[in-house]
Amino acid sequence: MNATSALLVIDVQNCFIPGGTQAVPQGDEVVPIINVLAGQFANVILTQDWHPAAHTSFASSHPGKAPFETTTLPYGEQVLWPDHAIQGSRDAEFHPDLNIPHAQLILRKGYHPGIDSYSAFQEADRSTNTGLAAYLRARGITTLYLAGLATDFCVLWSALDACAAGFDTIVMADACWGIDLEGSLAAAWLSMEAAGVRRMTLDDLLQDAT
Ligand code: VGL
Ligand code: ZN
Repeated sequence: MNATSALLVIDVQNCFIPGGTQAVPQGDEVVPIINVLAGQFANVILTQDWHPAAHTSFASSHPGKAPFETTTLPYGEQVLWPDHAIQGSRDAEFHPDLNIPHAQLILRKGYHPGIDSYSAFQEADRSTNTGLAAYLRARGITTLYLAGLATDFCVLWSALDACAAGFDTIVMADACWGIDLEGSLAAAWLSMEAAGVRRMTLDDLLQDAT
């Protein structure tokens, strides 16, 4: 891929792989696909969900609440998760089979105790900025391909924000896997399509490259 394109690999961490604290079913199946995909890109950015202990997105921080229930926080509705991706833990490390030594930037997100951040661009209060759009623009990147976990949370929000920030945005469908809480996966694809996010597979990309 050319110098104006980048691959954004979302949250391929132990916590989101079967065996982790917040496992995405079959999350491990995307790892070899992402490794091949990354080989096609000069520019790769990894994101890492990176929460302090007692983060506001954890059900354990809200007495009486269980994982996958929701609560209302100052910035709006929040799904509550098991404790996951705690800073410095093995659970928060990248999956050991993820093999992208040429990745240029690791962007950590979700580190403010009181704000979650599914998106790599804009935190859940919708006003705290991660700086990623400015970084990409400064590097002349105009087209973003997304892969990783989970399709209906962090990939979804990152893709919508990438689009809104003016990047040509493509989600690699077979390099993502969803959590699917009450139909959230189908809803995610519909809202990405409505926003103008394009959808491709690894095969499409390899074919275009030849
Ligand atoms: C994610 C739930 C909580 C994700 C992160 O990476 O999709 N999901 N934190
Ligand atoms: Zn998280």
